[in-house]
This record gives sequence, structure tokens and C-alpha cells, in this order.
Amino acid sequence: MTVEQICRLFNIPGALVEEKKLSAGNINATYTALFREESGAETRYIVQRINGYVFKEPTQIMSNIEAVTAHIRAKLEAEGKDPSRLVLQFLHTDEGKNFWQDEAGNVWRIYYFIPNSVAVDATDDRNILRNAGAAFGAFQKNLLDFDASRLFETIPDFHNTPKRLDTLFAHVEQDPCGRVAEAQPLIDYIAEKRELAGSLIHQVEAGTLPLRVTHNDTKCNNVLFDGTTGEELAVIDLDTIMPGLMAYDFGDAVRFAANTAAEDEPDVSKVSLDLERFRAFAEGFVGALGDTMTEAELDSLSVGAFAITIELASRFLDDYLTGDKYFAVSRPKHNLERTACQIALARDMERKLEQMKKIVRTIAKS
Ligand code: ADP
Ligand code: GN1
Ligand code: MG
Repeated sequence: MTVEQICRLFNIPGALVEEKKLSAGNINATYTALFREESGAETRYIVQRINGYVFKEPTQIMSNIEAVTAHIRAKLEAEGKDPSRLVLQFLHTDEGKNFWQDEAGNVWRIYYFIPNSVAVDATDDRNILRNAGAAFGAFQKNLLDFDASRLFETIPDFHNTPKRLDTLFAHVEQDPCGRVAEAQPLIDYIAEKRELAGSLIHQVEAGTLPLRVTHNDTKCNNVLFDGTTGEELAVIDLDTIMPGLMAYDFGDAVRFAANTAAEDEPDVSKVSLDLERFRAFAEGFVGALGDTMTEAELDSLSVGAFAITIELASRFLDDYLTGDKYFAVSRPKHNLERTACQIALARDMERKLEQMKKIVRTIAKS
């Protein structure tokens, strides 16, 4: 189906005057569509096709998103804020659904494009990083009183690091594509760090770290900022909202935003953890959540960055070893390069772990 045909199913008025494909994410297909009505009024929409390989139950995702966005919207309104640029708003079909499944089985959804907003892939701008931290912190804070039993677990064990590593090592044994040999040094490092990488999940099992309603995919480009002021607006990419660890939301953001190189940089000598970027993000995040965190949560944040970096390395590597089916790749060794990049970052985080913890403690006291 065409983007225009999908838009008609959601009763969008006017004529389609511009359509573009965006190429930011690794999972879904995202388009923008601009419609002009006879009055001259123009409205831009985001039209997205959900990746059915990754998300086996798209109706459950859309149910989670409906519930969470309604909760946040009500909260913002109660605080006297205009929610239109602060939370995503999805369109509905005549049947009242916030998605449409086409004959080929593809699931589509449409929501309003937030005007004068920007998503930032990588930045050294402390103000933007602090605002990103504040946005993800506020997102969790707004969901503190959300009943997690209303959520479907849309990707079971999504951030269960020990299970991710078990899966990786099972595939290392099987070596289905004959790719293990070239990845051996990376595999060895992951094996060596198995315990530390799994330590937070073990704390959850032991009852010393709480589960929260978390975003679970906190890359910097999943926050929209005001195009003029750089102020944080909405948190987007809501597919992975599930119960999870505060430290993993913090850590995944740090993994992406405090790396001096891109997530898939092939030259690992460019990769390192920038402590000033780390500090800026932590100021925003801890500032927003501060007194709602337990002591154990505060202590877990820096280890969370290390753990999620090892976890993502193992996911990239698992995808490489099993034939590149999950993450979109643009070159043959893309997933192997992503793995090497994440391992280089994890090694640097390990070296800087005590400094990271000290920065978090200083922020929490101030
Ligand atoms: P993916 O799952 O592929 O990462 P996202 O939902 O994060 O998809 O959207 C991809 C990109 O589209 C974002 O990084 C952002 O640039 C843009 N985008 C998404 N939603 C909006 C919106 N409501 N308003 C403006 N831009 C948006
Ligand atoms: C995927 O959709 P996107 O690009 O925001 C992935 C994340 C990874 C990320 C790495 C559902 O996120 O878990 O951290 O790639 N999302 C899913 O870039 O697997
Ligand atoms: Mg995204």
C-alpha cells in the first residue's frame, strides 16, 4: 500500500503535497507526509510501518502506547501544560484503532509530526545532552504511578542480559554461518565480563533493585528538541515500553550519547566514553528523578551503562553470527563492526567506572 492510501484510512483531510522517507532508525520504516487542505492549512504527519520480524505482536505494542501516552497527556494537562508538543498523539481509523494492518500483514500507524522539532544523532552540546537526560528522567517520573500490569511484554526478555548472553554463546557453539572464528577476540571479552554484565539483573532477582516502567530504547535521537531553543519536547519511539531497570534507560542513553564515535564506527581507535558528555546527561537524568531513586538505583546507573553496552554488543554479534536478520545492515560486516565498537566502548567504561560513579554521586548530593 502507498503512504497516501494509508493516510486515507486514518481520514486525513486535504491533498498530499510532500512525502519523504526518513532513515534514522534500525528497525521500523518511517515516512513524513505533508497534507494541505483547501483553506491552505498544512499538517505534517509521521507514517510508520512496524517491523513485523522484530515486533511479533504489533497490536500489543499499540495498546501499550495508547495507555502510556494517555497517562502522560493527562498528567501534563493536570499540570496546566499544553501536551501537543510534549507527547505523541496517534490518529485512529473509523474502527477506533490506532493502527491498520494491510493485506500483506504489515502494520501501519500515523501520528502528528511535532512542528519545529529536531532529533539529534550525536552532539557535544552539553545543553542538549542535559535536556535529553531530563526528558528520559521525566518520562520515567511521569510513569511512576502507571500500573505496569496493564503493559504487554512486547519483546520477552528484551533487556535480560544473562539470557542475551546465553543465546549468543549457544550460537557461538552452533556457528550457523561459519563466522565465529573472526569474532573470537570479541567473544572472549564478552565471556570474561559475563558476571558484571549480568549483575543488575541478578539484583532484580534478589529484590535489591526495583522494576519500573521504562522506555528501553533511549538513544538521543529518540527525544525531540525544540528547533529554536534546544529545549526537550517529546520522548518518541515508544515500541519498547515495558517494565525494566532505571539503570538500563540511563545506561543505553550514555552508551549512545557519550561515545566519542558513532555506534557503528569501524575505526575503534575513535571510540571512547566522554566523561563530560556523561556528566551532562547524568545532570539532566538525576535532576529529574533524584528523590524518587533508591540508593541502590543511584549506585547502579554507571554499571548499567557498562551492562547495556555488553548486552548490545552481544545482540549485534548474535545477529552477525546468525545471518543479519534483525538489525538493518548497510555493509556485509556492519554488525561485526558495531560489535567491535561497543566492545571498545565497554572496555573504556570499565576503565572509567569509578570516575563515572563519582560523578553520579556528586550530582546526587548537589
Ligand atoms: P525508529 O524506530 O526507526 O528509530 P522513530 O520513531 O525513532 O523510528 O522515528 C525516526 C525519526 O523520525 C526520529 O529520530 C525523528 O527524526 C523523526 N520523528 C519521529 N517522530 C516524530 C514526530 N512526531 N515529529 C517529528 N519528527 C519525528
Ligand atoms: C534499535 O529502532 P532503533 O534504531 O531506535 C533497537 C535497540 C538498539 C538500537 C541500536 C526494538 O533501536 O534495542 O539499542 O537499535 N531496537 C529494538 O542502535 O531492538
Ligand atoms: Mg528511533
